[in-house]
Amino acid sequence: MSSDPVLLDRRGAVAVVTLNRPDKLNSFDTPMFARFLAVFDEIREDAAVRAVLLTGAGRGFCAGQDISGGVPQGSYGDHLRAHWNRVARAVHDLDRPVVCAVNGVAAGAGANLALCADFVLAAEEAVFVQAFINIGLVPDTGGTFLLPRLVGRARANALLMLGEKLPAGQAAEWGLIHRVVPAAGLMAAAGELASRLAAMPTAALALTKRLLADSARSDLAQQLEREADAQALAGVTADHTEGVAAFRAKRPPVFRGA
Ligand code: T3D
Repeated sequence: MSSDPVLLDRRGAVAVVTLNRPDKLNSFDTPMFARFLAVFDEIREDAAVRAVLLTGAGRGFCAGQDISGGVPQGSYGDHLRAHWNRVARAVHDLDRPVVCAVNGVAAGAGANLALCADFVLAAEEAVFVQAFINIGLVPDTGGTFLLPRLVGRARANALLMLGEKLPAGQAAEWGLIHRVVPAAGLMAAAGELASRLAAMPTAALALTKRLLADSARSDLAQQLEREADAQALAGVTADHTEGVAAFRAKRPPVFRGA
């Protein structure tokens, strides 16, 4: 087994990123933060990558901060700014779609890392637990931003303040995640979705992702303006030309991601 804490594998235009500290339920220590951020830097710079599939090795997805050796030294605020905040933004702000395959427990910052992805698929046995309160901490890694927007305030309160395990099925029913899949089929389903996204108009997907993020802080007039700006960009891409040509020729489009 590789000792690399984060594995990067290319499958065509899909970059598969695997959190790889299974004996610690893929919780993050200092070298793992550095490696994760380096992997996402590499992906960001590589235009050949048109979708990302993020998952965990072993029986868990990610248990958040590694607390087995105690807790980080110094200010937790500084620690978050230097590590978890950058991890969250590496995924959430990436200009390519990210599919997260939650193969098992996702706890603390690990749960919110999953929710930073654009599509979350989870194995039937997976659970999400906002474990922060159980050790006297507040939610981080975007939890207080993402949860109320995804599931509403009442459910966000329950998840964030009670710190109980939420089974994957319930998470899907609440709209926290995209769908639940039997464990045996999880990677195939997530891989299929990532491949499908990788064959779509990449620039338009990036602009759509940005518009959806911006909508959280816009009124309708601002958002209409943003849509007009984004459509001006999408409207001059080769993929738009190809989409229209394919429609007119009654053939499937071949998008090249530009
Ligand atoms: O600035 C800052 O650092 C603040 C930032 C904080 C960000 C955070 O993420 S805070 C939240 C940290 N995470 C947690 O508190 C979760 C702790 N873990 C658990 O509550 C449970 O382990 C789980 C609910 C995740 C899973 O439970 P279960 O019963 O399936 O597994 P387990 O038996 O508890 O754990 C299995 C192994 O993983 C075990 O090791 P062992 O005994 O077999 O050698 C356990 O110690 C290890 N493990 C689980 N979570 C962590 C971990 N090791 C290191 N760090 C962990 N977070």
